[in-house]
Amino acid sequence: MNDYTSLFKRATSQLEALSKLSSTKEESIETMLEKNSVSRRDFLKWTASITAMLALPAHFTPLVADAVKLANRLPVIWLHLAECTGCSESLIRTNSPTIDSLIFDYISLEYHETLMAAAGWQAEENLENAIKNYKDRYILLVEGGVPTAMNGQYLTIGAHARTGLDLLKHTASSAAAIFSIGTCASFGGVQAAAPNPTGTKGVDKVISKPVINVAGCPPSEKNIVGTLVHFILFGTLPALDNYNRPKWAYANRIHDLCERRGHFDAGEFVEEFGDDGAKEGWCLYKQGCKGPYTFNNCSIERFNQHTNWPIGAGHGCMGCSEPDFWDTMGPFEKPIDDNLLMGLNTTADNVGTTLLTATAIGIGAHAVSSLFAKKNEEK
Ligand code: FSX
Ligand code: SF4
Ligand code: F3S
Repeated sequence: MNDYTSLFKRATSQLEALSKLSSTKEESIETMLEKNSVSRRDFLKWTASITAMLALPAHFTPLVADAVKLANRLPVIWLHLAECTGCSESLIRTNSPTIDSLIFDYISLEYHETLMAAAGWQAEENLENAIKNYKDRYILLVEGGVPTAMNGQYLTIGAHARTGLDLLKHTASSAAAIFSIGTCASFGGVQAAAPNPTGTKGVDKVISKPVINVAGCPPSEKNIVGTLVHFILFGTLPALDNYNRPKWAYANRIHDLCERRGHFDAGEFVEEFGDDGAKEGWCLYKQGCKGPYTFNNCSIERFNQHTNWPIGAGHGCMGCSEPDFWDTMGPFEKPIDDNLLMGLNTTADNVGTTLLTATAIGIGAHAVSSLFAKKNEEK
């Protein structure tokens, strides 16, 4: 209780300080939501769900609502480095605006290469102005890995052909907080897959400041917005796991919160895509599901306005929230070496009744990644 009392006080004074800063939007979030047919009741329901997602007790809900109302006080710069823009798409590509995407419209987004109207010289000028005007106040969101080989020359951006590496270092130096949005920014992603000719790395490997990794290829809109709301609320880093991912989103294994888990435990597996087991929604382990080695909240928060998630749609998890998943989780439609995983002569046929239970894999997951990393190095 004491912990929550001091947390509550901290959030209250943080929000009070923010409310004294001038607003960058003429419209309040309430008006904006109303114009988009989002009722006050929907907004309150949404704030309650975000409060629960952030693992905060229900009495924080009004503070979460206030944090959202003050979201426009914190300037945001969003950089695009080596990636596919799927992270931005995850947030904005909805057929009707969700509260999450509306909040993204409401924040003070000073620079975002795919969304802003400016181009060329003017875009560069906007970025420099934002860095200067909001020095040490802005949040930097980075999407994409950082090519570092040949001094970053594999990625140049804008009229001055500045390297992504240089742009990142420059922008990060005056940022109040840095979030890596997506697996590319967090760990390098597909660009960093072996043999990684561009020397792509995650942001935290080239920046000496703390970086929060919002992993996933792409991460859900909820995990992106939740990270922002958490920072607005407390102004500090959330509790992080070993890979600097917020624990409120990445503490649980996909496998432990999976709707197909009962079938796994019962030994009921899809033997072939499209078979009767697939129609019945049985476990996808034998079709290469990497849910047992992956940490994220996808089954709870889902994607595309909460409609579905990979396993719900009938494909196994690819492990997209884990470091080096392109190298360590493949082949994506085959189980990875069971013997190596379990240290036993165990196959997918009897995994449900053997050591592939919660704790065995829970301990094994990260160890397995490093085992595979070693395997790759030895090649
Ligand atoms: Fe793409 Fe983002 Fe994957 Fe990477 O998402 S969805 S390749 S995490 O940086 O654009
Ligand atoms: Fe779900 Fe995959 Fe685990 Fe099966 S192996 S229960 S599909 S996470
Ligand atoms: Fe990625 Fe697996 Fe979730 S592939 S989106 S971590 S279900």
